[in-house]
Parts: sequence; structure tokens; C-alpha cells
Amino acid sequence: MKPCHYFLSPLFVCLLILPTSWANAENHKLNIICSAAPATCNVLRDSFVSIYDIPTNIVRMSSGEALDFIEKDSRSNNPTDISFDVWWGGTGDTHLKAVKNGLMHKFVSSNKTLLGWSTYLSDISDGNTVGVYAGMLGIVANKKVLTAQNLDLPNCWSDLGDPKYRGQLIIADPNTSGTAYTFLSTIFQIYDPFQRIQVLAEIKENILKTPKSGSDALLPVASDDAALSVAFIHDVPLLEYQNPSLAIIIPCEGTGYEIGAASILKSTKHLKEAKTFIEYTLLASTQNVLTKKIALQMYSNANTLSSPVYNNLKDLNVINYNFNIYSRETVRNDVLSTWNNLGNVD
Ligand code: S7P
Repeated sequence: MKPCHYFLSPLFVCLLILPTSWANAENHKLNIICSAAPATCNVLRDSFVSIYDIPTNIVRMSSGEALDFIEKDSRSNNPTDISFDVWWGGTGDTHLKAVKNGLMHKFVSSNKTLLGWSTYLSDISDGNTVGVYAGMLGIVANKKVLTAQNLDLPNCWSDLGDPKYRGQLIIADPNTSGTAYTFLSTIFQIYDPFQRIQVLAEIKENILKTPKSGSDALLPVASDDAALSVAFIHDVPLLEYQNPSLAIIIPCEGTGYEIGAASILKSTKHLKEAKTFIEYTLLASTQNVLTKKIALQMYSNANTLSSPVYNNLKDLNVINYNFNIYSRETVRNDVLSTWNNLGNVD
């Protein structure tokens, strides 16, 4: 796997970017793949380094992209020079799939104040991953853009397939994005096999573009360039300060959710430091810094402040999302190939 694969930029830009993230990695003790929002990844690295003085390098990859990278690298005769130690953040089902393929190192946190959904992930992975945050999926609409075109707000997932929204929808690529994979598996868990193909085919018809990550899919809606997206709803309020036209809709059929995970890679060369990093991110003091203004998820420590997003939410219409099933190789392949075979986004 070549580092430049991750930057959709010309080669020379790629080489300019390389020294800060990949090429110097051997100078760092700890190499982390981070699938949370870049601001979260950077704050965690900086605060961790300042407290523990362990040189740490973070590379941001979307959840499916990270899974793909870890799986291919483990099979390759020519693996990357960098040996990654930790995979932090990103949707739990991608971590679970890597666990099922034997790619993670067992690590059970000694933290005794973790919430049930966090230890649940640890339990179903036989102690190979742990939940660090959780969040609900939703539809994000730009009311100004919709009104300008005499369009009303969608209420349901199925509404996203209405032809009146043609070219208005941005959903990330589920092959790379954990957000978009959570959306697909939510539709799979709500609709029967016949209905789901119909619903997804109609939705795909309306898509304008498919960025690599869930947070990138939100940006055109926040900048008034598109009307609708699908995102984790805790990412919206920080953009709402800049654009009050944004609205969150919890779809009428119910919605899926993520448990963002943290795992140690089997290939780690710095097990002690990797454990220290994950334990650090499970502390209420660390999570409080994030939940105040950087990333508004629900966090896994019972003593962390509640998320302003979920605390005030009246509509908790979540489905009984099955992480075990939707992290299975055969099921993931089926979900993705169903989507990939539906025809191309223009
Ligand atoms: O950190 C915020 C957050 O929304 O970022 C992650 C991200 O959306 C998932 O990334 P991809 O879609 O790029 O895989 C979420 O896990 C997290 O809640």
C-alpha cells in the first residue's frame, strides 16, 4: 500500500504532505490510525504527548479505508514501513471485522467506570476492542437550500429517494466511510430484502457525489451547496453555529447508531504505549475536553459530562442495531456489493 494512495492530490503535493505524517513515522514511538474527526485526532495526540512525552504520529483514515488498509497490509508480502500500533475511533463494526480476522491484540481496559455499551463492544470482541464514544445517524438538511427550490424537509429514509431531491443528496462512499456503511446497514435492518433494494436504488439516483468520509459529505450542505446529507448528528451543531439553516431529522423508520471503537493492532511494536494511549482516551478528564467543544458524541466514561446533543434529544428512535452481524465479512460484502451494483453516481 503506497502512502500517496490516501491523498487524492498530484504526486508533488503528495510528497509535500508525506513528511509530516507517514515518512517520519519511524521517529515516533506510537503510530496511530485515527478515524474520528481530524480535530479530535489532533487534540488527543497533542494532549497525550504533552502529558506522557511519548512521540506520537497520527494518520487520519476513514473507517472502511482503515479496515481495508489494515487487512491488505497484514496480507502483503511488502507491508508499509510504518508499523501502526493503535486504531482509534471510527465505527465499531469495522473494528469488529478486523478482530474477526485476527488482526487485533487483546486488551481489556482497567477502567472500572465505563458504560455498558462500551464494555459490550469489548465483550462481543473477546476483549479485542472497546467502545470510546457513541452517536446516532440522521438526515441533515439545509432549510435555506430546500426553500429556495420549493422543497420540503424529508421525514423518512425512504423520502431521500423521492425524485424531487434529484442531485440534492451527498452520501459518502460506504466502501471507505463508516458513516455511509452505518446508513446502508440501517436500511438493511429496517427493510426486507425486496424493499431495501428499491429504497436504496431510488436514493442512489438522487446522489450528487460520494466523498470518502462521512464528515466530508456534510460540508457541501453546511456551505449551502447541497440540500441533504446523512451524518452522525453530533457533527452538526458545530457547523450549525456557522450556518443556522441546518436541521437534523431522525427518520420516521428509526435510525442506526455507531459505537466508535479503539483497538490495538496485532502488529504493534509498542504495546505498553498503545495501552497507555487507549486508557488515556477512556478517562473522563480526556473525554470532557472533547465533549465541551471539539466533538459532541456520547463518551464511554460514566463520569464524562453528557453530550449537549444527546442530552436534549427527545426523539431517541433507534433501531436494535446488530453490530455482530453487520461486522461479518459475508454480510459486509453483501451490503457493499448490493450498493455498488446499483449503478453509478453521475
Ligand atoms: O469524530 C466524529 C465522527 O463523526 O467521525 C467519525 C466519522 O464520521 C466516521 O468516519 P468515516 O465516515 O469517515 O468513516 C465518526 O466515527 C465520529 O462520530
